[in-house]
Amino acid sequence: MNKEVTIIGVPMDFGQTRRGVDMGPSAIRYAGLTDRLEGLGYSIYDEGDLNIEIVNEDKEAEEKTNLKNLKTVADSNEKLGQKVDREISLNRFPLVLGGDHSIAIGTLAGVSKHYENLGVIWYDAHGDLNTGETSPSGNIHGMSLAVSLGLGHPALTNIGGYAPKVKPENVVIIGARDLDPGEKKLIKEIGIKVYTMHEIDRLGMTTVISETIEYLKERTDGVHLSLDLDGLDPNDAPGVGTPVAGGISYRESHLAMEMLSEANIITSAEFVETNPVLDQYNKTAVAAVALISSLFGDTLL
Ligand code: B3U
Ligand code: MN
Ligand code: MN
Repeated sequence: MNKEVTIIGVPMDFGQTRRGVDMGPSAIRYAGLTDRLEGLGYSIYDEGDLNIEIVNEDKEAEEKTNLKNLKTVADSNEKLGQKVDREISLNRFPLVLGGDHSIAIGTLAGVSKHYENLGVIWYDAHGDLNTGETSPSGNIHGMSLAVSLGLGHPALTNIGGYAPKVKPENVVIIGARDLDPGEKKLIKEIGIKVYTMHEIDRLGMTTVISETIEYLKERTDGVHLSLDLDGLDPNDAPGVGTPVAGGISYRESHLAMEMLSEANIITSAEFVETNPVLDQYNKTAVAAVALISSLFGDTLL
């Protein structure tokens, strides 16, 4: 793993409707992220938080397109993409802290131009594969993977000046258990590899991650990990806006991070949806820090 790491906080909460997720980066820093990574021998450049500027929204267009806070989300992601792009050009590993999952649009805009064939692991209870047409909520955090595949509103898909950011065959979703009808249809149509909770229970996390590593190693030249804390079971990560029962355990998630670390395939990462207002004693941020440490090579012995 690259020994120089840039931390970028993104206090974004406009991709959904529950306030407080903008405090996620603070909660994760408070849980001791920098110390943990420095203890593992990394040089940490904490760039602080991206400035989220609230843009005057066109409410009429919002209703027509079913995209809430489109301008604010689009502008912030444009900025985030530029920031991530710069850090990779400086040869540093971008570690992005959310904020809601709409920020994956910007992260991937910055990351993907550095790879011919970027792979993406989407660790999430949800598919985030809606468009304005299929979304039940109009929340852009439920659309960010679709946008990165080039599907959805051009103001989002064209961020960074190019589309798509990732090809469907280079995506692996892990932990899905709450997919909307339009998302299920899309997965079948474009052939994304998905390990739902059914496969995780049936095969075990060891097999799921081994297969994922093998699959992505064959076809990609870099892998971005987009980890939504709601992929974990709400007992282990209660501080999220849309908890879904029956999720991936803390232990399975650790195993996943340790195996990804061993395989040395992850070239950028983001940890999103930590909402300290909904949390129990910062448990979710503490879990995020523990998982990040494992991803960066921390071992039990
Ligand atoms: N699929 C639903 C719910 C949702 C998506 N992502 C989260 N929740 N975190 C939607 O609104 O698109
Ligand atoms: Mn998500
Ligand atoms: Mn989710």
